[in-house]
Amino acid sequence: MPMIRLPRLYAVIDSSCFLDADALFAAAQHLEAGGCSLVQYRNKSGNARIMLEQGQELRRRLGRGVQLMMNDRADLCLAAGFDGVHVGQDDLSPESVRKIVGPKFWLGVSTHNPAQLQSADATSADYIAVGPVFSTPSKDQPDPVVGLEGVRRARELTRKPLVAIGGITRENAASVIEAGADSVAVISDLLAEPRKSAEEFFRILR
Ligand code: 3NM
Repeated sequence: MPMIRLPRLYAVIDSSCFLDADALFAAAQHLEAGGCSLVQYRNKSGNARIMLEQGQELRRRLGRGVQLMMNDRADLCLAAGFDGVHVGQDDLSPESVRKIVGPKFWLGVSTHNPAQLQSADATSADYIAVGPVFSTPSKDQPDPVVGLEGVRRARELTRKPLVAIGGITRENAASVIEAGADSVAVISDLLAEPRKSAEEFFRILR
């Protein structure tokens, strides 16, 4: 498979950050207006019905120029008309997701240390995420912070596109790209003003 090309900013929309579904959809549309072309829908509630409904609505509202990634769930990716799946270490393995979605969908894997990264590198994953780079308010029981050094190390261990995640802001994003990441995945620093923040990330990371 040819390598995918990641945009510099990978927006992650976490349902727990929004008061209601309308606020979530509005944020997604503002991110699109700000230039985001890669958006992950993350909902850790475990309510598959809501995930499907919200996923379908995101697909309806966003143009085809936005690549939509479903967190954790290959079945909901297919059912909601998404473009890919992002799995963590406790979800289905990358190879089992690949069996479900086939060769054309994007597949990403979260890793938190060099051993996990090397395992992910040996799979058909299209990109590998590494984190948390900095401390993060957005994840329950995050793994230990890997720092910019962890990003540099990750860069040495894989030729796959590398996404950095965890505590990344407009302030520190350039340092993360300099350390070798191809893209930064962000939750918090897009929340207050999604469109403006996204535009600023793209300006900073040009
Ligand atoms: N995964 P923020 S850190 C969802 O280390 C997630 O794999 C992480 O949110 C990992 O941009 C993280 O607000 C939270 O720090 C990212």
